[in-house]
Amino acid sequence: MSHFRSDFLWGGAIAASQAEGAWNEGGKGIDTQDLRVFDAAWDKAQRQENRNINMTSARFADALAAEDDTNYPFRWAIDFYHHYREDLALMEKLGLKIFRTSISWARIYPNGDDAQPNEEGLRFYEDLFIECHKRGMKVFATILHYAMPVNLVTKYGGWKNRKTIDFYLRYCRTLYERLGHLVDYWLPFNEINCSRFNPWNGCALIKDQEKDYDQEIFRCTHHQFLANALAVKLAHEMIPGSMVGGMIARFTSYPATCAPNDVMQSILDENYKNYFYTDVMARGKYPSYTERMLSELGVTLPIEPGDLEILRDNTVDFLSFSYYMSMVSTSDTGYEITSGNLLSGKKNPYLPTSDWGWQIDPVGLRISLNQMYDRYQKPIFIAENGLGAMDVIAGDGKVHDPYRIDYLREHVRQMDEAAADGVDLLGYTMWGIIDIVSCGTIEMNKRYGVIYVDRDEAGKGTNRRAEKDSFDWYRKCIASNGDDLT
Ligand code: BGP
Repeated sequence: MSHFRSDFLWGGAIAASQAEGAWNEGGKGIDTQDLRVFDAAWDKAQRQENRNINMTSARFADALAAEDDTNYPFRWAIDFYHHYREDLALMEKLGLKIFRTSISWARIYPNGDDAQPNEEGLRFYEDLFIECHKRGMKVFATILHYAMPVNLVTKYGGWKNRKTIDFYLRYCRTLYERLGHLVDYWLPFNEINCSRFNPWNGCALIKDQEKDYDQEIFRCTHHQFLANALAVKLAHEMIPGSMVGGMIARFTSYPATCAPNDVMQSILDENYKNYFYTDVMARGKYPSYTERMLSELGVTLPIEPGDLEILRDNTVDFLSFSYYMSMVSTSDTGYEITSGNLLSGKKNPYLPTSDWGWQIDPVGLRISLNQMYDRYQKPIFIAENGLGAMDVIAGDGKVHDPYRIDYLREHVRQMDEAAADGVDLLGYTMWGIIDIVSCGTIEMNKRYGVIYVDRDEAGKGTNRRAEKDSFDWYRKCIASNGDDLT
């Protein structure tokens, strides 16, 4: 018998910008993900070079002027905007208990600073969430998954400006008012630590425009922490009993050896990359290592009177993270590097890697769950986990993906172990339940789904949906509450 609670929320996750398409329909404004360029002819090195971290002023200007959308995959994605009914029907067949998606800020407030919300955008999410419930799924909504209205960036400087907190809260208020009764779990920010590692995605900073990049990153982070805390406050005031979480991308780190310096490096990596963010959101204060960490970067936080009380008084109800891989910590500068989610890491000789070089480490998930739960004693929701792979259609017209089944099976086994260890685990929304555009490298060929989408990197294809072998595996896993992993 598995150790998952009987009401464990097995689910699937996507994000608006990676799935919806319809970037200029339904009154939507242009957002920061609509500006990310991709060329299907790029080789591997060019794809790396153009990944999310590298927005430049030139690319920004080109994207604003672009008339042809072909090289802007987030603009078309998988057209979930027009296909969500059939997609949710497949998810119902899968037996999903919960569906995670983000709400597109620019669908609700096309310019971010509009006085009134866009009714068509609200109606879209209302219909989408009603449809989820009709099909037996709860709703896990991310309020901001990277994509923010471009106007907030050009006119106000985005998260550098405190005014953005007010615009964000206006947006939250509208969502709570209109969709509060339809959403079961809220996440104010996707991976709030992303601002540090991918400042374009995380906080819409363009490096070549900043004199002091690190300072601006942490200015934005402080503002996002305030926005996060105030979003929690507002939800608790407006929707009694609401559950609002704090989320990070979890970068699990192991010391490369038992050399004390490696162990210390691992502690610092865990603190600086992960716990700094969860400490603020869950404990309600900047941790003791903040001063040292920031002074090494030459950064000061723009704390104003009242800020620390806001953080203190409005901690999150649960914690959440994405987990894809682990990495190694060492003071050895010659150590081999491999790729990873949001940032590259040191390579662990004991682990295999995915086609994209991410280190596959199911036990690391159990370790992360234990560490997080022990530290905060708050329930945990795994918001993302999955395998990005090059799927091929076989001769029989189907996608056979035993590698994905293996990946999921081993991670579910370790979640089960963590539940047996006593971790209060609420649910698991597998990332990219249906194939979507990759966030890091904008590739359509990096597929995570148990549902295949017939669309290539240039946007060509029938857009037809099809079940992969992993679909049936996940269906059985869910139906047996994690007992049947065959
Ligand atoms: C997370 C993001 C997702 C997502 C995932 C996989 O950091 O929250 O949006 O896409 O990583 O990354 P990628 O799409 O780059 O493979």
